[in-house]
Parts: sequence; C-alpha cells; structure tokens
Amino acid sequence: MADELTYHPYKSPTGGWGSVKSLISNSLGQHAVGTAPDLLRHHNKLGGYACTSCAWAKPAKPHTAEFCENGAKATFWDLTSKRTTPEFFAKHTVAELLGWADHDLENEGRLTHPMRYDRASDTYRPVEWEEAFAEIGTHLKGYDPESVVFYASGRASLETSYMYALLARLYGNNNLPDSSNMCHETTSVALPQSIGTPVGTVLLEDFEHTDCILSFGQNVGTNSPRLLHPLQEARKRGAEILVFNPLRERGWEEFANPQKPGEMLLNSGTQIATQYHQVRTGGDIAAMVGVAKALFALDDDLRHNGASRVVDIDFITEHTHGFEAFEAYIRHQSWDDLEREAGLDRTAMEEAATAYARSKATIAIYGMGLTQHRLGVDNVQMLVNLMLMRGNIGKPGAGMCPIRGHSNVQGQRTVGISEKTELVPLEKLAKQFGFSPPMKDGMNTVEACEGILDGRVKAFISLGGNFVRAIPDTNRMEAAWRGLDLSVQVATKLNRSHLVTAGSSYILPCLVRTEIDEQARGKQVVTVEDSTACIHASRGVATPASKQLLSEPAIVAGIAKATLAPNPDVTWDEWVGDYGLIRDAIATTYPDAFHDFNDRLDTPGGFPRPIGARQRKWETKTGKANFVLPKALQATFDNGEQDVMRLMTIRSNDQFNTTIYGYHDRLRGIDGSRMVVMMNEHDMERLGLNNGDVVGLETASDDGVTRRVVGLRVLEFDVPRGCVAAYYPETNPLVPLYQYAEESKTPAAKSVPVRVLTG
Ligand SMILES: Nc1nc2c(c(=O)[nH]1)N[C@H]1C(S)=C(S)[C@@H](COP(=O)(O)OP(=O)(O)OC[C@H]3O[C@@H](n4cnc5c(=O)[nH]c(N)nc54)[C@H](O)[C@@H]3O)O[C@H]1N2
Ligand SMILES: Nc1nc2c(c(=O)[nH]1)N[C@H]1C(S)=C(S)[C@@H](COP(=O)(O)OP(=O)(O)OC[C@H]3O[C@@H](n4cnc5c(=O)[nH]c(N)nc54)[C@H](O)[C@@H]3O)O[C@H]1N2
Ligand SMILES: [Mo]
Repeated sequence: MADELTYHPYKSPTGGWGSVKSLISNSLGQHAVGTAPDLLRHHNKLGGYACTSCAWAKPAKPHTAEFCENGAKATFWDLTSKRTTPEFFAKHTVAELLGWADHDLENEGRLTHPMRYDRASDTYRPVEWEEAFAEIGTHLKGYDPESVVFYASGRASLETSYMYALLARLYGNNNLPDSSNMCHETTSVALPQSIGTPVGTVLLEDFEHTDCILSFGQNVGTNSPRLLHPLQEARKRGAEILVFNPLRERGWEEFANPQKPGEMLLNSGTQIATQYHQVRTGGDIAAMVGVAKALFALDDDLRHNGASRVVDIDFITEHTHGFEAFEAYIRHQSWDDLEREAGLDRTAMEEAATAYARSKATIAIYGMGLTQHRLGVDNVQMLVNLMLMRGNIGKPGAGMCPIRGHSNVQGQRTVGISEKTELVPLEKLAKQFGFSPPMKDGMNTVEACEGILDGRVKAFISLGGNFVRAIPDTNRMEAAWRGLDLSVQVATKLNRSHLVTAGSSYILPCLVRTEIDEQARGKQVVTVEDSTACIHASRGVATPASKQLLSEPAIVAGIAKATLAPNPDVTWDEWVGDYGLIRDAIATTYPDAFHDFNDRLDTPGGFPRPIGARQRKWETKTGKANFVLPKALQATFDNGEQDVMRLMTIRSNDQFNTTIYGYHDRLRGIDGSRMVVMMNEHDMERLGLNNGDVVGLETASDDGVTRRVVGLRVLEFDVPRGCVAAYYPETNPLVPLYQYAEESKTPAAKSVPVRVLTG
C-alpha cells in the first residue's frame, strides 16, 4: 500500500542520480537483482530483445546501456522472481482482490498457470490448457460472430498480431479494437487526411540534422526517456526546442545523462527547452494559430524589405492544397481571442514564431496532450499546417514525430489489427487463406464499450492490456462488464480486468518478450515496429517464469483451432513451431513493407517501412499535402462555465499505463500517494484550499450520470489557471464515454470538464 503523501517540487535534472536511485530501488523491490540487471545488456541491442516499455526508436549504434530508468523498470517488473500461483488464487477470493490497489495486484508477480473462474468458491482455479481452449472454442462457436470483441493492447509482436487479426476475421468479424483507439487513433485519422500517411515521417537520423524541435503535449522524461539522448545532442548543437505544455515537465527542462560520468559527478544537465509555453489545456489550436499568424507577420515584413521569405512558397505551390483559405483564416483571427484561448501572451507566440522562422529543418513531436481532446484531430492537423508553412515535411532533419505508446502499438495496425476494413487488404487475405472475410467495419474501443453497455457484446477476448481499467467511465463499465457471457484475458500479471468477472472467465498466462521462446523448430524471434516505422527483431534471453506458460502465438493458435473449422491454408501448428513462417505469410499480405522479411530481421536500427510523405509523395485525395482549417480555437468540451475546470488525466513517472510500479512521481516531486489533484495557486485561493486539503472532483456532464472521485489531495502546482491534473487510471470514473475526439473516437482524457467538491 502507499505511504504518507509527501510533496517536494523536483529541481534536479531528469536522468541523473535520481534515475539511478529509482532503478536500484525498483530492482530490489522486484527481487530481480542478479538476473535482470545483467540481462539489461541485451536491451534494445541487435541479437537482444526490444524493450517492452515505450515505442521510441532503437538506434543502429546503441549506447553501451541502451535503456532508461523506465525501460529498466518495465524489464524488472516482467522478470520479477515473484509469482501469482494457483495457491495464491486459492487463498484470495475475487471479492477480496477487487479491494486491492492496481499496484498490489501486479506486485504479486507473474501469473504461472491458466486459470478459470469458479463462481461457487469465488476464486480462480487452475485449468489445463487444452480444456480451457476447448471450452472457449465451444463458447465462441455458439455466438453470433458480431457479438464477440477481440481487443489487443499494443505490446504483442507483429507475428502474434497478424495471427490474432486473422483469427477474428476467420471467425467472422472486424471487431479488433486496440489500445491505439485510446491513444494515437487521432493521429491515424488526422495524418492521412493531411499528408497521406497514418504514421510519423521522421527517422532517428533526422534528429542529427534538425535545428528546431516543436513539442506539444508529451512528457518525454517519463514516457519516452531514451528520446532525451537525441534531444540533448540536438541542444548541444544549438537547436531550439520549443515546448508547449500546461505543466512544466522536468524532462523538457533539464536532462543529465546517467551514462556520462561527467554529468553524473556534477549532477548537472543540459537545458532542453529553449522556450517553455504553458498553454492552457485544450488551447493548442489557438497557440498554433497564433504562431502561424506571427509567421505571416514576419513574412510580410521580409517581403516588404525584399528579403527572402519565411513562408516556403515554392514548397507550398508545388506540394500543398488549401493554402489560400488557410492564410485567410489565420489572418482573420484576432490576437485577443488567441491570447484568451491559448492562455498565452501574444509576445510568447511571436517569440515561438521567430525561433521557428530561423530554423532550416524542424521536427514536430507530440503525444496525448494533443490526441485526447474533442478536437484532437484538429490539433494534429493544425500542427501539420504549421509544418507545411515552412516546408518541414519530407526533407532531412524535419517531419512529424508522433510519440507512440506501447512498444508495438503502431505495428499491430500495420499487420491488420484494425476495426476499419478500408485499412486492411481483405481481398488479399481472402485469396491467401481461401475464405470470405467479413466486409463490415468492426467496433473500436468506444463502440465496444457501448456494445457492452447495451448488451450487444457477449464475449470479450483480450490480448494483453487492462481494458476495464483503461477505458472511460469505470463505474458504469465495470457494472456492464459483469453482464458479459465470456471474458478471456491473455496476460502476464493479474489486473482488475481479470477480477470483474463475466459468466465464464479465463486468465491465460503468456511469456513476456524478454523470455526465451522455445518452439518445435527451436528458439523463436519476434518483431516489433517503433514510433519511426522501423521494424526490429527481438530475442528473449531470460528463462520463462513458469513451465506452464505458452507464447502468445501458441495461445492465439490454441483458441483458433478450438473455434474454427480446419483450413488447409492456415497452418496454425506450423506457424507456432516456426515464427519465420508467420513472417512469410505477413510478407505475402504486405509485400511493399515486408518483402524478404526473414532476411532483413537484423538490420541495424531496424528496417523502415516505406512512408510516401518522407519522399513528398502525398497519398491523399488531392494528391497534395492538405492545409486543413480547425473547427474551433479550443479543443475541449467545456462550455466556459465559471466553476468548471479542465482536468487532464496523466501518467506518473512510476507507472506504465495501468501497471503501477510504485507511488513515487519523482520528476514532479510527489511521493506516497496517487490520489492527488494538481492545481494553480489562484484557483486554490479562490476555492479556499491549502496544500494537502482533501477534495472531490465531479464531472460537469449533461447526461444525468453522476461521475465523482473523492479523496484527492490538493497540491499547489505550476499549471495554468482553470486547469487541473490528476492521475490515470484513478480518475477514469470521471471521463464520460461519450466525450471523445470527433472522427477518431479517442476518449477525451485530457480535457474532462470537472467541478471541485470542497468541504
Ligand atoms: N514510463 C512510461 N512510459 C510510457 C507510458 C507509461 O505509462 N509509462 N505509456 C505509454 C503510452 S501507451 C503512451 S500513449 C505514451 C504517453 O505519453 P504522453 O503522450 O507523454 O502521455 P501523458 O502522460 O498522458 O502526458 C501527456 C502530456 O501532455 C500534457 N498535456 C495535457 N493536456 C494538454 C494540452 O491540452 N495541451 C498540451 N500541449 N499538453 C497537454 C501533460 O501535461 C503531459 O505532460 O507513453 C508511453 N510510454
Ligand atoms: N484517463 C485516461 N485513460 C487512458 C489514458 C489516459 O491518458 N488517461 N491513456 C490511454 C492509452 S494512451 C492507452 S495506450 C490505454 C492502455 O490500455 P491497455 O493497453 O489496455 O493497458 P495496460 O495498462 O498497458 O495493460 C497492462 C496489462 O497488460 C498485461 N501485459 C503486460 N505485458 C504483456 C504481454 O507481453 N502480453 C500480454 N498478453 N499481456 C501483457 C498485464 O497483465 C498488465 O496488467 O489506456 C488509455 N486510457
Ligand atoms: Mo497509449
């Protein structure tokens, strides 16, 4: 359990001694010392394993230690010596475990046996694999295929994901929601309209050539710490780094490289951000429009003086569509509106424009601070507009760089985990495997939740993840989840989604990527795609946590064989025996990206998928890169009511999504509890609150449902007025399911309209 809350604003650099201390305490906590620290030698290395934490790119020439504090934590957490055994389950009823914190559940260690829920005793009991598969198969054969959901959390390999998507389609649906639906789905909708690719355009080497980086709504120090290395190098070359974030995140302020003795001795780091703009939550469109407006003003001056322009008119003429309307729109906006909506002074936006105007090659980085809003798509497209103004897509040192979440979330979409049929080569699959794939779009995450609420969904298969905890509207969803007929959870550790049981519930434990995966044809390799669309091999190095574990491909095949009629073209057993054969099948379905897949496995730095926009080939309807006008200046749901604040639900430095490693948000100086709400001093004064006071938050929603989280301690934080921050998933009961990004349906977890309940 958590200890007493302490709060000491953090002043040291990100990385540095703090990260080393945190690492040591984490490896001790997981009793992983002796094995796991030694195995870190293989982390993100050729011949080793790909980190299971974030999706950041893995360099062709890795550092001696190509890991970060949080990647190492993820590894220790997987390779812990603790075990959640059948004896554990016999001792604890599900009713009791439902009272445990997320941290305490996963902290019991790795699941060791397949388990089936026994309602009479309210416990999970061991079951033989074959029996579990047979029963699941019998259930699945009895449903209308459209009432079954196949969810995936973005960790499973390309091989597993390809098999899993095929399983769903052979079964008869495209109900393949993915954690991406809660994450960068906004990117996958916004970028194709703007530049004709669903993913980012930069490669790691672009960081060596950039002289300006724009960052919006991403917390680098916690969520992609290895990106601090190229950022630090860029800074040392003199690159400008302009950060837009309501919170002053330490990672964007200062970084000391734990792998450089000099920096460690002095505990001094490199200043990362050259400008830090504390934009109002949901105010990014206004901020970017302001920067664009200031750029036009600079451009006017230069033209007036006959100097060379900052608006790249040659690029715009040759490569883009919609510029005139865009220019008119921007010039039409008033500084008053922009200042109010962005929460920034005009001079701040002008300073950003001046720095951007000086650059020859700019990279735009962004994360959940842009995607998880009502107008998330507009956020991303406005950032593209800003980049197009100066020709910053499709040239060295420049481009769009969405920072993806899970280590293979982008790859899962690449190999067919998608509810959208237009994104999948269904005709090819039909020929390759001799069947008629379902042609109707499936459910995304929000639609799957709606289906669970209204009873359309009967069964939920989960390839990893912690769906019940990660989705919005926890309280309503947990109640509805109990109405499911079947829940099958492929997992490594125990989590709350396993405990909110359905009619029949199974936990199927699998190997983690760091473990040796021995199959009929020997040790197996798997592959993942990083944030820059490069494909890497990953080889397990550790002894599996239990002899009973199966690999994810073996589990998918087990369910498939028990459910589907035999098909001579789909050789599940042979695939499981040799994953190279799955890669051959992937190469047949996707020859452009995956030709000669098995021969290219060990390309240093991974092999890049072809992305048209990198070569300025715009695969859009207009055949050009499109300027797209935003629908409004602010991206949120709130209606400007005085007492309604914008809540962003964010991650601490001691978690990976719903996996809570501990209670120490080191970089924000918060320790001992996650039940906090970060608030501006003026708002605290207005509400008569002091540091440490206990409050509740209630969603200002208009659907008649009360959404409330109580017992949060107020911490005075440097955050704009009217904006508050609290941790996910504890505050997910506040996020209404119907508040999602228009078009992408990504839940709007960064601008929940809330009222503070005091007294
Ligand atoms: N260690 C660790 N690594 C992770 C994860 C983890 O939980 N732990 N999760 C992984 C996953 S799945 C993902 S998607 C990524 C998530 O990584 P991030 O995209 O960094 O996600 P969040 O922690 O939710 O933080 C979002 C940031 O956006 C800011 N923000 C919030 N609202 C706004 C806004 O309106 N405008 C702007 N400009 N900024 C805003 C917040 O202050 C915060 O700094 O990280 C991945 N990597
Ligand atoms: N309010 C709010 N809600 C959010 C967000 C937010 O910022 N705010 N962020 C959203 C985002 S970006 C995301 S990506 C989702 C995350 O949603 P999910 O991906 O569903 O959740 P995770 O917490 O990553 O899943 C953790 C579980 O995965 C299992 N697991 C771990 N490794 C493996 C493995 O190798 N194989 C298998 N089979 N299982 C494994 C473990 O049992 C562990 O308990 O949450 C979303 N929800
Ligand atoms: Mo994510």
